[in-house]
Amino acid sequence: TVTPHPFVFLVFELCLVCCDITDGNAEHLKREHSLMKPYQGVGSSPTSQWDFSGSTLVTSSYVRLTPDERSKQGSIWNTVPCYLKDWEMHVQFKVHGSGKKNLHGDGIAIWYTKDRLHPGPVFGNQDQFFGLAIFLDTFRNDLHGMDRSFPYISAMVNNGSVSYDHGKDGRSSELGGCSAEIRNREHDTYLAIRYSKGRLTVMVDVEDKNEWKECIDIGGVRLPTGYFFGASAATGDLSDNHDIISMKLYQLMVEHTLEEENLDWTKIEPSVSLLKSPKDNIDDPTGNFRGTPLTGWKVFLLLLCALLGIVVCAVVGAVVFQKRQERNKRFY
Ligand SMILES: [Ca+2]
Repeated sequence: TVTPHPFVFLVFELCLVCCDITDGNAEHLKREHSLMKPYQGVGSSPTSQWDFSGSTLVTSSYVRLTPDERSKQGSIWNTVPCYLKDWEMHVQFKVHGSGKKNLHGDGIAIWYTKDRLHPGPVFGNQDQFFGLAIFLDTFRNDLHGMDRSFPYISAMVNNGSVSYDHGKDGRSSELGGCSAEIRNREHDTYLAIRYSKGRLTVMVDVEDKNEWKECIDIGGVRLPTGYFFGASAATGDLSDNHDIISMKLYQLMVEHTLEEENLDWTKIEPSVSLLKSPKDNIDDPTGNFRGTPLTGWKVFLLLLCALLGIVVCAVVGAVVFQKRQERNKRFY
């Protein structure tokens, strides 16, 4: 018999992963949660599905959250809460400016949160938010974090209790991330965020190859329904044009158990089953993480405990033996 080369399986698996992402299937596009050219009616009428604030400027071909000027903040928010359980958001964006290498900032954040239109210090939005944030951080604040290159894309889930640490580029609260050259590209740049059955996947398409590259993939993420999609950006001493070209939301057709269907999904508190560096763990299909193998010092401690146990047993045994001997002696 002929055994297929392992490479065949690899290709097959890659196909499964890639084909799985929705390929702009218009049938499942949700217009009420999508922002598309020429942005008719954005912000101007009471029935509008998107509002904006701060430095945001809406033209017929892009939504500029901030211009390439210092100390600007802008955002754009969907006015319709999203009740889909499984979704995928495709964002076309453009970050560009006259700043040379490392002299530009701060970046864009894409939000799925309880609150909307609350300007603040986290890429132009409020801190201690409820929900999900994907940061496209173009400026390195943490000079100790030289193990990663910028721009850096990361994800954060918050239940309102955690502050985003700008000085550390959000490292302490990030669930995963990747570096991506997203600035001053001649071609179109895209980001995809998928949330389905507790799994959060972020993909980027910034190399003009028309294919998604995985950036973040973690399980055990819990997000409620009824939150709002939005995007915000900020500049500080350094700046960039932060443009959103489109945000397209697709409904994913996923089966849920009757038990899951009967839950009130609006009551779910945003959480992640394992906050501590999920990147170091391999997750399994149930959305849980496998335990990490025992590290050297843990093995040492275990051996020490075992040794102490043996010593204690030996001493107690010897004492008991001696007492018995003494007692026995009295009978003779
Ligand atoms: Ca930063």
